[in-house]
Amino acid sequence: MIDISRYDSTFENKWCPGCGNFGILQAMKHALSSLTIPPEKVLIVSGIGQAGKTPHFIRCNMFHGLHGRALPVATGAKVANHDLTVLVSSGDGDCYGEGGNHFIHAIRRNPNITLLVHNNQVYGLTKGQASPTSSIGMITKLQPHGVHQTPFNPILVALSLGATFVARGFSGKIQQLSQLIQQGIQHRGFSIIDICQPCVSFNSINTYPWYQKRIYELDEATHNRSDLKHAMELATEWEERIPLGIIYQSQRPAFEDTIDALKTLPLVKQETQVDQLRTIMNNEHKRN
Ligand SMILES: Cc1ncc(C[n+]2csc(CCOP(=O)(O)OP(=O)(O)O)c2C)c(N)n1
Ligand code: SF4
Ligand SMILES: [Mg+2]
Repeated sequence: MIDISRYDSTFENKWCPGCGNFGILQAMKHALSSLTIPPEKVLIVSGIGQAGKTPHFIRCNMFHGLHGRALPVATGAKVANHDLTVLVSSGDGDCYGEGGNHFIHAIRRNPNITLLVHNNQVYGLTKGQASPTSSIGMITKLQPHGVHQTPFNPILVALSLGATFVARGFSGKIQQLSQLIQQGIQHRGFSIIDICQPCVSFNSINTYPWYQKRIYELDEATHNRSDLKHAMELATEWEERIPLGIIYQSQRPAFEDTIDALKTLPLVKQETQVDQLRTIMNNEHKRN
């Protein structure tokens, strides 16, 4: 175990007091420290949003890029340097809305990275518009007559696309969430952890008491993680009961294991073929 204070950053945190993001941040630091992954071996990639600010508050390598575009950056970084533990911190808007296409194709590729979706069912940073996971009927300043669209079900979508690690956590259960993050990091392939995260300023429906009434932990001893049909049934539970834990896990080759050019060494350890590069550049120059 690494002293958790080694992951403390010096940036000022402006999240609202009581925001579920604090629990997620704590669970991330706890998971990294428990797995003894030092800050210099961690890369956190994020897009835009309150969730997207997370890497500012952990001492590690970080890339804070465009809205919805964290997954391709993270995949590229892992391909280039296998030694890095690559995490993505994304919001429900960022990952399932603006970045929905990347979510779909990252599942197909199965890169060896871990995705944490801070799912507060609202656009927090832009002050409370509906997100893809907002409940039907939710009233916001932009949806005064309530949301009409069917909410996006990330767990069911991930399962239907062949995701190899699908879990759900709750920001109010930090110990369990840390365990899920640790298992996600240890999973070889794309690990998806959708995290129920109360937004205390803009979501008055999905509050801490609302979740406390519904959440239950899957029993590790009896839950069969490789049963896809049962996992799909669990994925449809929401209004009455919300399962937490690893809903499904399976194995298939990770993206970086399927690329011939990486079979010897990751890109970062390969020698740059300067002559070849020069020839290509010169030919390109002549063509133009
Ligand atoms: C391409 C693009 N579209 C829209 C925006 C405006 N915008 C910034 S943050 C945000 C919503 C973020 O919501 P979410 O991903 O759920 O994160 P949260 O703030 O709730 O953590 C939007 C729409 C943007 N920055 N870029
Ligand atoms: S607006 Fe919501 S998500 Fe953003 S910091 Fe405040 S409570 Fe958290
Ligand atoms: Mg959100």
